[in-house]
Amino acid sequence: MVPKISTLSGYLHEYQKSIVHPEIFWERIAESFHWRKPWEKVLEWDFNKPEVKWFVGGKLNITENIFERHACMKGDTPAIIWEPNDPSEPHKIFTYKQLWDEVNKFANVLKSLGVKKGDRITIYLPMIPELAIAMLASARIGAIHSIVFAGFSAKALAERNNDAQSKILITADGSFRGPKTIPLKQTADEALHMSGSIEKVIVVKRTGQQVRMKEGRDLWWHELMKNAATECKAETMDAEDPLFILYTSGSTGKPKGILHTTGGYMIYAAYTFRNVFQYTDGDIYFCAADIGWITGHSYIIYGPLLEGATTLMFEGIPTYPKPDRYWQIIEKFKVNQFYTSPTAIRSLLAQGEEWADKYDMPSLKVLGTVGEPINEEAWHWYHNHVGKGRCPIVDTWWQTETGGIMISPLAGITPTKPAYATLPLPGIRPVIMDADGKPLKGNNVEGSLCIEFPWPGMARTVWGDHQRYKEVYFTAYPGKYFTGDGVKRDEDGYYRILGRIDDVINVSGHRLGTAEIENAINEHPLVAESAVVGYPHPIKGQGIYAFVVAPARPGNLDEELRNSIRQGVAKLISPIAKPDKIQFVSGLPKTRSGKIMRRILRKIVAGSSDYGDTSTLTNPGIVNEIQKGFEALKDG
Ligand code: 7RM
Repeated sequence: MVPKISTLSGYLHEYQKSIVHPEIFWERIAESFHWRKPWEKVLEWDFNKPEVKWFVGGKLNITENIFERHACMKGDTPAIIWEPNDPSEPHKIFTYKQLWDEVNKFANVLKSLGVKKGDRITIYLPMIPELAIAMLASARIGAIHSIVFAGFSAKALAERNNDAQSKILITADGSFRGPKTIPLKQTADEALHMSGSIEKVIVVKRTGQQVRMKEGRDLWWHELMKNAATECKAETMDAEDPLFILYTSGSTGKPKGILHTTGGYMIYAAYTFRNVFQYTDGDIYFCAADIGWITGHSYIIYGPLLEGATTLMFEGIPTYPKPDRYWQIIEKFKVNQFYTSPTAIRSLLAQGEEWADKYDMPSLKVLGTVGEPINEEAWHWYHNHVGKGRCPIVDTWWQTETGGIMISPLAGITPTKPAYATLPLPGIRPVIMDADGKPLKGNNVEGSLCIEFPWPGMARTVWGDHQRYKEVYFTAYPGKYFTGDGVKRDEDGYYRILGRIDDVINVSGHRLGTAEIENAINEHPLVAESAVVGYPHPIKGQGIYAFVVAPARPGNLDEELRNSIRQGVAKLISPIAKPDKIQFVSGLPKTRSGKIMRRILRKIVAGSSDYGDTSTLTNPGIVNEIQKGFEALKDG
């Protein structure tokens, strides 16, 4: 087990040590794990190149650190509790020993299909146990998993298959989501027409619906598993060998394949899990995210399982069959730590207090949030109605790229403040930069959030495009990692995350690039061009507002066109990327070099009329027109 901090002075002491002697600090954490060969050097780094290597020369396997390491003490402890979408279907429990057997079996299946160390495997599954088994089996044999959230479209799936050049796709016949049954295999089939590298498709039977199985390519999971052996020796991995790719949106271009490696990610996920949630052996921990996002990777699977914890995996949605499903699950399994997004909290708050008030939830000790800024109202509701005023809230700030939590209270240790992520974890050195690229010293400052020293969990590159990794994260402030977020440090030295300052919008805690959505809108035959910005939304945090130029559209069919644009975006990206509002405009505010001035559009949708300097626009008159149209749409 990793060292656990238990007091505020302990935190301050560890933080100090981690800054003065980072290598000694992280080495001590790494020593809690099983290494097949020890490292020769703790850290090699250069943020200008950029290049970061942790535990150079060390050899290990992350699944050996989950299964072999815990076999003796935790073999019969529940590793995963799986709760299905439909509460009348029985839940499932996998002990560490049982999960190990399943992982080994599937690892052998993958090997029998010719999968080798370094090969990429795309996993496109709903929240069923096979998703956890597939990812761990991939890690067992040294393959690189690329998990694609099951809500993504065929086009988005194909793009990811192609970028990673995946050999294998793992999917299901269908998925259950609240009252709906979703034909996942059908979407996968559509993607497969455009995914040349995929050789075999493994299909889990979940819904039992009719699917097309292509002879020689598509194989049933249960048939492959029937005779698979339960022994599979873990592949020896270098500390810097890739563990997984996870695609995430940025301000420009297509989603980037963020690459995480083995040794550093392992120790960072485990250390942050144990300390932030103050997990104690025997606790039941429930993170309500989807494994298709980084939160699920690090804090449903890797972090908890590395620490021998019991992690609860939920297939469904918070409002099915009733808006008390989370509270019901918490009481049913006596959950001790609960981790979700501010959007989920706001949407449950909007359903009325009585749903949470009916449940005492005496088992709860810690509440967590992640993915977006939490507003004070939601924070207090969570604290009072879910935590009954007795559970600390950990507001955890981090990113796909950071691999694990970076700025957060330690539960019950760090004094909290609503809407503040509070203080950096040991080993994390945040700096706030001003508009001129100078670090802002002292308290009561606001600027761009950068990190000035490497940490073990950080992404090492963008898959297949190291140049892009450099441009996006290490160019704006040379020698520093740039997060894309704005931040404030208050009079107590506490950090408050203010949200993205680039062209990324955060809708219900999901990251979307405005360029990505614009490209999808522009595919519509009646659209000439478009500009997308985020606007404050009471539940989702940010909503998607699209300004669309469609000069040749039929005069009285605006609502129909809006729907057809939305359908197009759902098809090209995902239903989560559908614009909430679409305003037709005759043109967009542009600079002489042809760039859209999104700054002005952002002001308009935020209800401000302080546009700043508009003199560089080629068409300044358009601002007034757009402003009037905005008011009309709001009132109409
Ligand atoms: C874990 C995750 C990352 C972006 C990040 C922020 C925002 C995340 C918080 C937050 C305010 C928080 N990964 N964000 N956590 N903003 N307070 N506690 O969400 O890659 O999908 O998104 O999410 O803008 O840059 S992510």
